[in-house]
Amino acid sequence: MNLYQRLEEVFHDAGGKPALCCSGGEDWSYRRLLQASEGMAGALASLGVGVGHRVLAQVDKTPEAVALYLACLKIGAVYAPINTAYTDAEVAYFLADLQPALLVSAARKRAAGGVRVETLDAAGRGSLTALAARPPSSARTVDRAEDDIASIIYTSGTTGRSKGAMLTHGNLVSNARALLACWGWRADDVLLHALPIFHVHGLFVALHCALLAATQTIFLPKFELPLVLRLLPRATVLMGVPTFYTRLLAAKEFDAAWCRNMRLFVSGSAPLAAQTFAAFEERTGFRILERYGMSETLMNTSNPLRGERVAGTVGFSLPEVEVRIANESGEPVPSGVVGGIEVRGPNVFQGYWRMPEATREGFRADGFFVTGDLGVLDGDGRLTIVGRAKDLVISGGYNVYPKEVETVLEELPEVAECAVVGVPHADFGEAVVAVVVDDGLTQARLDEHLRARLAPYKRPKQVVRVRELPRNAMGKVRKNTLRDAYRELFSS
Ligand code: MLC
Ligand code: AMP
Repeated sequence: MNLYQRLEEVFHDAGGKPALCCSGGEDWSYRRLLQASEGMAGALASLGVGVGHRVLAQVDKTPEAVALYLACLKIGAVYAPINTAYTDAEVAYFLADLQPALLVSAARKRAAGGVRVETLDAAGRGSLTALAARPPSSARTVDRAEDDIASIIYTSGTTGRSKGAMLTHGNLVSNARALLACWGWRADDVLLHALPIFHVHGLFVALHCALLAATQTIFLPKFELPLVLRLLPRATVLMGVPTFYTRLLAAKEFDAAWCRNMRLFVSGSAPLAAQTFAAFEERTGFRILERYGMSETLMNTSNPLRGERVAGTVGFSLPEVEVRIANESGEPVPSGVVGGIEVRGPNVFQGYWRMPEATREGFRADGFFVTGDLGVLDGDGRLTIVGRAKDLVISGGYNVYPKEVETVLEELPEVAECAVVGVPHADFGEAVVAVVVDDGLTQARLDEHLRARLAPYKRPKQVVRVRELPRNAMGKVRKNTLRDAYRELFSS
């Protein structure tokens, strides 16, 4: 069941075929990616990293970073990637929670609480690369069972504490297999990859499909519109968050001609507005394929490759995945009735790292996972997401838990109380807004405080000062009232 064993076979067969093509850099063949992964595995082994050991990786998007991930799979280590934008304060939490055997970081700058640190920079260089080029030892591929952990993906928690979702080799293999079939991956596809590789979308959805199908990937460090436009005519598949599509549409010159070799545009991680779907079809002739997933479950549903793709819906369950709509007690409700989306299947994670209580709360007795999303199934089994039961903002595809931002704001003695909400934003879909009751808080003090503690995407795009927060009879802040009050904040 070790995913690496499957990849290894594909890489051997693909040999000199381009695997990762980097803008401005060299192209990596499948053979080179295999060799680099073997080198990385030897380097990790020589550092004492072995089966079940956690590797915390805060690294830029490079082929070497992909090799690091593959090396962890090979030796049975647990790969835990985190956002490169996280501050030292945020990283300190992950170090304490994960207790990794190794932190791989862009720069050897931080105190890592006694954890060994190796470096891998934005150019793919660093102490780990040097070690991997001539590893003092080689490493064998370790057999893994279906339920052995391959990766821990941190997802923010409603309490403000991030939870590590433990994904198994079985989860990764089964989901990749389902997506390869559902999206009709072909060896002659060319994937334009502009997503980060520290989340499931860029790593497990996009890369797994491409690598297992032995396709060529145009591997961009990030989404930059001019570069994406320049390279799009070479691609057949693009995967993105809705912001990718709104940014493409914002480019006046973007039209069907740029998509001449494309066969599939996929969107996920956040709701794709029906008007974006329609505008994209009008401009290019393509109906974007929207799918639905999350860190804990990988992909759950997808609009069909062949067949009707309906705007505002996320399609049908993937093979072997069961999706049901249930009431608050977990009893299934009939089609047409809105309720909580619950999921069961080989895609569903094992639980939260060292959080047995959160794990217990997340699952029903019959094994269904409670996603925290609200939805409705139609009579044919097509799912529409209608909202979230969890207090979560999704900004440009990144999740921001209001509680985490509120906790950081409340550390300031000048802040008497605050509430954080998401409001509509043309570019990011939703933007984080903080509503604050304060006593003499200066902008400089606020900026300094947030900069040290929160990654830029979590910081409020606007802080609104008020005299008091609206509360209900129970004393709970009325977030809906705030969302309504500030829904025009970013409309120009
Ligand atoms: C960057 N910024 C953001 C932001 N991304 N702010 C809010 N939300 C975001 N998503 C900050 C920058 O740090 C900067 O702050 C300022 O906003 C302007 O940045 P930008 O240059 O416009 O942003 P850019 O670098 O272009 O990034 C935007 C983006 C990126 C949309 C391309 O956020 C992105 O790649 N998002 C994809 C996220 C993703 O992969 N999600 C999948 C999760 S998996 P400052 O202060 O420096 O000015 C998942 C499961 C599933 O959800 O189903 O897939
Ligand atoms: P994450 O925890 O980062 O994996 O984010 C998962 C969450 O993203 C889900 O629980 C949904 O709320 C949201 N999500 C993912 N795909 C979609 C989609 N197509 N439409 C709406 N929300 C989505």
